[in-house]
Amino acid sequence: PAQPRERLRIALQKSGRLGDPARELLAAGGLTWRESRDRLFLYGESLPVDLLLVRDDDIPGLITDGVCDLGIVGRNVLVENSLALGAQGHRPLVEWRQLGWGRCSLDVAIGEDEEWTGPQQLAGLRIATSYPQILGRWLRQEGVEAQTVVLNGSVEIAPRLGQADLVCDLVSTGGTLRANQLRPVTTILDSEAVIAGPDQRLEDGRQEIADLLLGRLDGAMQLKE
Ligand code: PRT
Ligand code: ZN
Repeated sequence: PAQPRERLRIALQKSGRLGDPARELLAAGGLTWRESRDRLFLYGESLPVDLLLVRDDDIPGLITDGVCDLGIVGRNVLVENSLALGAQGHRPLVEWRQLGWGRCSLDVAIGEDEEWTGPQQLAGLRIATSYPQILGRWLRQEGVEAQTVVLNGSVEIAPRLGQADLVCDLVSTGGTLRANQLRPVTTILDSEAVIAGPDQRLEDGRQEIADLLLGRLDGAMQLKE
């Protein structure tokens, strides 16, 4: 069993799209902190809440392992990792709050000149994605057998390189798809930033700290509306 920990620990994206808005939200909720020398850890001063700054992909695993209690992460990353962790027998992670920013969608996109008749036309094709779990779940739901080509970046250029026939990737404005002569045809997940956590209450008094902090964050979010 993990050793008792009386301070709440929240994982945030170190840089990237969600790091700054996550820190802004916590600051708006009244949290103040000082930085560790290596800038990977922020020690909360106004509340017993510490922040760990990491790659977003590591956030679900840190919660599952009990290293962090909560995390601020995109639903796309949460669902992708939860499906993989669930397959390994871990308890599910759930959304404690929806934050309403960092919105994007995980879309299937085909060549801009191709006709779209529905998921069945994907049978036997190669789909490039960084989200094999979410794509695999959707393909099973649709009863389509296709091949998934897992790429961790530059998914949009895979069709031009001949690595795949189409893609399944995150879209916000659609500019990246258009620049690669692709068009979105169906959304398989709507995403936004969320506060992710375990599906049960925290221990050692950390649930009370979380309730206090979340109440303040709710207040800050209402003021912004
Ligand atoms: O370094 P680290 O691993 O932490 O960061 P990362 O590079 O994996 O993630 P990052 O910072 O790029 O994105 C973090 C989260 O922001 C994602 O997991 C999503 O939840 C959310 N988000 C919102 C997006 C986008 N919008 C988005 N547009 N993530 C990525 N994109 C990509 C998109 O795939 C495309 O390639 O940005 C590009 C531009 O999109 P368009 O449609 O506007 O052209
Ligand atoms: Zn990442």
